[in-house]
Amino acid sequence: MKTQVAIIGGGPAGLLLAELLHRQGIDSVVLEKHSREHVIARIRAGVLEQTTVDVLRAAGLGARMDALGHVHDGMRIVWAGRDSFYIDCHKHLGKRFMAYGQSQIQEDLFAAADRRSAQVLTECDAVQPHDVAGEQPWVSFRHRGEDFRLDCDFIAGCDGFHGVSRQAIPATLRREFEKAYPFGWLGILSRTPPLPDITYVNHPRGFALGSQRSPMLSRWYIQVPLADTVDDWSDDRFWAELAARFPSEMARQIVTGASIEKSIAPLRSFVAEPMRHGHLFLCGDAAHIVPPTGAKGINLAVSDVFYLQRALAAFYASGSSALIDAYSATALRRVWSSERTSWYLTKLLHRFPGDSDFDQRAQESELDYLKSSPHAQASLAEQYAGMPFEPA
Ligand code: RFL
Ligand code: PHB
Repeated sequence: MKTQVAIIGGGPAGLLLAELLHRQGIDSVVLEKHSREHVIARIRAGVLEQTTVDVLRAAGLGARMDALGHVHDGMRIVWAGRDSFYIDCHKHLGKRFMAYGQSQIQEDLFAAADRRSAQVLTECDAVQPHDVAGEQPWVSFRHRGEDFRLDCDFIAGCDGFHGVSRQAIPATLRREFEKAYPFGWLGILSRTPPLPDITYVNHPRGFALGSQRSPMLSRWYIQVPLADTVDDWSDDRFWAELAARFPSEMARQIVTGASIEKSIAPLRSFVAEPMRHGHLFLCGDAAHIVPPTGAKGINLAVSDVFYLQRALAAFYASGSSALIDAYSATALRRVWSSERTSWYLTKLLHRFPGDSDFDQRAQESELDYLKSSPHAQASLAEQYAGMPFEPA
């Protein structure tokens, strides 16, 4: 087999890259480990930045998102014992957000791939990049019991945190930055109406978050110890704990119901540098992980893909490798900006086991400052909205 760009991984990064390259006349093959049903069923991200929404619309992927997604202007922050405040990104920056689930984005991407009869191979085993530092990279894989070799000009590693692509950058050339947090998020999805605003709660019992997917689908999270499992949390226990962390007047507005999905995710910050080695490029979770506070994960995957397709399109159009050479540094500037914001919001909004009384007062003072200072709110709004793309 032969193609211009071999894409390892068919998550949001891989399938979107294939779509954007196709629109520039560049051929690709996507090799995904799991089945389409498995990929679509993963309930993950839900909040899309304006830049992400713009990329999806420009790629012809906006119709269902615009029909079903929920447009909103920012986030509400609630802190036990004080009034809530709203970080309004539209007021400060003219930018909005879209609440639209990752599983729906995956469905839209598979539908677009079907419409153009794209080469998206699911249930591929033993996917392995080769000769990435040379001029003729290739990928080996097994599909339906047969071994294949895919020759290509470039390889895009879009295979998530546990994928194989990152390991193809020699350890001597790779630097990894990591921060683990001493808690996880227990999340549930329920067919109940959400609160009017996406609401982040700092409470002595721990962090909580109320989010949304549609007028009749809500997503809720609570901070839990890392040792907890889903079996520890019946629906009744979850709703009682959630309500205990919200101020009572907001807790009364929460409509409870059966959970249709329940999972626990550990929180982690991680960046691997560089994001390019020879003819291999990393995009999305393959190169970096953010804790979900700040909802940056999928938005970073989209910005990496945006920069990479622009670089490859310039290369195929003019032979210039200037943007390819700049890819890693350009993508990493935006990655680190969102890494810092996610880390900051995680520290601001969670209760860390072992924090001293001093740490607690400093956190309370920061929340007071944010609540009272329009300058602080404008600064957080700018970070939460995400940095604009750099011009080519
Ligand atoms: P993905 O979505 O992990 O997709 C990678 C794809 O590669 C496949 N794969 C392989 N394919 C071939 N060969 C191999 N060896 C392979 N190894 C893996 C996988 O099957 C998969 O289909 O990475 P991508 O495309 O970079 O997209 C990134 C986003 O998915 C991710 O940033 C977000 O989902 C992160 N995230 C959240 N982000 C948000 O913005 N808001 C959230 O609320 C949010 N919640 C979450 C999350 C991630 C979670 N994970 C990863 C556990 C909740 C969870 C539970
Ligand atoms: C979500 O809707 O799943 C969500 C919203 C905001 C976050 C994280 C997740 O910070």
